[in-house]
Amino acid sequence: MSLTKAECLKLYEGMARARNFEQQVVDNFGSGLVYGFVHPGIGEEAIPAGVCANLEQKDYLCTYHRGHNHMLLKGLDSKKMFAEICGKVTGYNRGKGGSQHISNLDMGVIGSNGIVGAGQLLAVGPAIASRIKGTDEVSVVFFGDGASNEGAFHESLNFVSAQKLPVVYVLLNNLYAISTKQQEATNVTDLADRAQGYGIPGVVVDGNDVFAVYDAAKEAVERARCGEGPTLIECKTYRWTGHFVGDACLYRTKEELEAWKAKDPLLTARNKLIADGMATAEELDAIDKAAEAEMLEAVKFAEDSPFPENKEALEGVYTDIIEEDR
Ligand SMILES: Cc1ncc(C[n+]2csc(CCOP(=O)(O)OP(=O)(O)O)c2C)c(N)n1
Ligand SMILES: [Mg+2]
Repeated sequence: MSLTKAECLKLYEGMARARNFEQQVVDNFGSGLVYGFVHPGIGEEAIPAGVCANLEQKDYLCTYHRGHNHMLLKGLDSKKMFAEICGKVTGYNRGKGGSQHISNLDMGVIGSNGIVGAGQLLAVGPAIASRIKGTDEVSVVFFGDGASNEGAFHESLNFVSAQKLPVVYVLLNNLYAISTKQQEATNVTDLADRAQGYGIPGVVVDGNDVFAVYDAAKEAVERARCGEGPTLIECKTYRWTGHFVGDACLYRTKEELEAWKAKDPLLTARNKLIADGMATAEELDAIDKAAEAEMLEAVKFAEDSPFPENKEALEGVYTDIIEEDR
């Protein structure tokens, strides 16, 4: 492994923070704090950890309904994220975005999105902007296997590959789009094969192996940053929870879930780091504990925060266009 100990621990820490954040979302659902539709990414943490470790603040991220972890690891603050999910005024979007519409341009987070496939189109804008400005920001879009069947995916890949724009497509293939199995909706085993149709690299990685994801993302981000165009990275993974908190999950078996839980990305990384002499169990335990403490504080922050006042309901909803600017 070419990574330093500090880099390895950072990747593990990313996953631990992601796991603990989502666990708090799940644990606080139904208590009156978290409500509505939330789509946890438990089991998929290696992907945002491995990808975001290659990004800088100036880079852009577009994500989707299962995007909490992605934005957290792009650099958003856990307190303001949790508050946003709870609809509190201290959240990133003053409680109006909620779980599925968090954004923060200072950190390059164009946002999560409830429209399946929309992120692939939104990611093109910042990529065009860096091309016009002559700068080297990379635009990364996370999306699911279901979203790869949307027309928007193909239109985006077609245009971006033709223009060699700096976009990295990260496909989180968790085998299901709600209750629809991948093989019921597509006729290919590896969705990354679709890249061939656009003349760009398509890479398949074990999405539960943070080091494999890191390596694939590093190459793709470097390619994009130096003007060589987009890459499609398909990360094979699995969500441990239902599609949303409350989903009875009748469409998959217990055995399938247990088999994937045995491939826990945190446990896999832990075992590898200890076997390679890169970390001790105590060091990793300390990271887990710190992540848990951070997320408990985030919950407390959200709990203690007020809801927006009623008079704010129409503020920040539309941009006010000043007549002279038209
Ligand atoms: C355009 C559009 N069509 C349908 C839906 C309803 N919907 C919400 S999530 C989802 C499945 C998405 O599956 P996938 O892209 O694999 O992401 P995952 O939930 O598995 O992470 C669907 C069909 C939607 N939100 N937007
Ligand atoms: Mg899916």
